[in-house]
Amino acid sequence: MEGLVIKSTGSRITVRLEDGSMQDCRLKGQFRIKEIKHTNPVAIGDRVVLEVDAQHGDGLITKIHPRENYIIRKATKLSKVSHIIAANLDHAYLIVTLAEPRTSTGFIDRFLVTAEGYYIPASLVFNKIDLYGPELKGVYKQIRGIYEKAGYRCFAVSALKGTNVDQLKSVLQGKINLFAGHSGAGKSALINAIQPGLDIRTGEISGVHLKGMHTTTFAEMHALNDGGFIVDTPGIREFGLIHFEQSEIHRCFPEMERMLPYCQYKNCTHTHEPGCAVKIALDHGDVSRLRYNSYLSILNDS
Ligand SMILES: Nc1nc2c(ncn2[C@@H]2O[C@H](COP(=O)(O)OP(=O)(O)OP(=O)(O)O)[C@@H](O)[C@H]2O)c(=O)[nH]1
Ligand SMILES: [Mg+2]
Ligand SMILES: [Zn+2]
Repeated sequence: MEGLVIKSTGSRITVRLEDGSMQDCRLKGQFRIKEIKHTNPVAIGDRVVLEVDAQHGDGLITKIHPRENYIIRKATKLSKVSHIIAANLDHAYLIVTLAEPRTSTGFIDRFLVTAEGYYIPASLVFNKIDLYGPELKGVYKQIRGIYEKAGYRCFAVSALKGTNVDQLKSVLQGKINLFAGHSGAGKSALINAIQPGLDIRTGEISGVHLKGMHTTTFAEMHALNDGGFIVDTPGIREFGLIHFEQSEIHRCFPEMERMLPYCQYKNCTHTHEPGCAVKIALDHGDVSRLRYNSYLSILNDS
């Protein structure tokens, strides 16, 4: 039998079978040893082969099909083991909030670099636009402009009021989509707005810092009525970047990558080299200073 892993909480794995029914499964012992570098040998989005015990109804996963892609997160910046957030993704969406809680451009850039690094197309979803007063509207316009110029599609929605939710919903159809972002950004609320009836638990925004309460504790894939899936994930504080080669990092900033052919040196790192097209574009405002600073900071860390 074939299935799709939609939830995995340690030893308990939920697999969606081809007829849409759910099957509780365990993993055959051998997998635990093979993939020691990840804390989870089976990930959400994995396509698996399973056997179901006719008598007890227990499922046993016997094979994990090769992953087309996956997105990883490290427990901490220094930790050696990493956790696969989800596999076989068609698209990753970062749910961004400018208030309650605030998402920084540095965080957005690290998310985008991670997605680019794993060859997963990414977009930004500005949520809670119902909270935008004149000042936040200005900030929003500026930030959205930066990312659209870099080549990323942006959406502006309110999960609370339902604003523009249909527009977002239409691009999710038929695909496996990941929703990521800080705790309290409204990932779960937005999925509820996209598909009423799922009744995913959402949390309060609390304290002076107006942060989320880490309401979603395990990632879970939700099937959409019109086809496709959304993976709801627990809020992340930081995107601990997986080690990328320095030369890979400019590939992860598409607006800089597009300029490389115009740099004097074909291996230009856009830092100290003469005749650098990115530096010229920076001076003309064609490449964003914020994005360039993120690039330097990520280059420094790797
Ligand atoms: N004003 C406003 N509040 C919203 C909106 N979307 C979500 N919220 C509120 O934000 C809070 C957090 O929403 P959640 O959906 O639990 O956030 P989350 O991103 O899933 O958070 P974690 O599961 O902790 O990672 C809830 O109180 C929601 O009602 C919105 O568009 N506008
Ligand atoms: Mg949640
Ligand atoms: Zn250059």
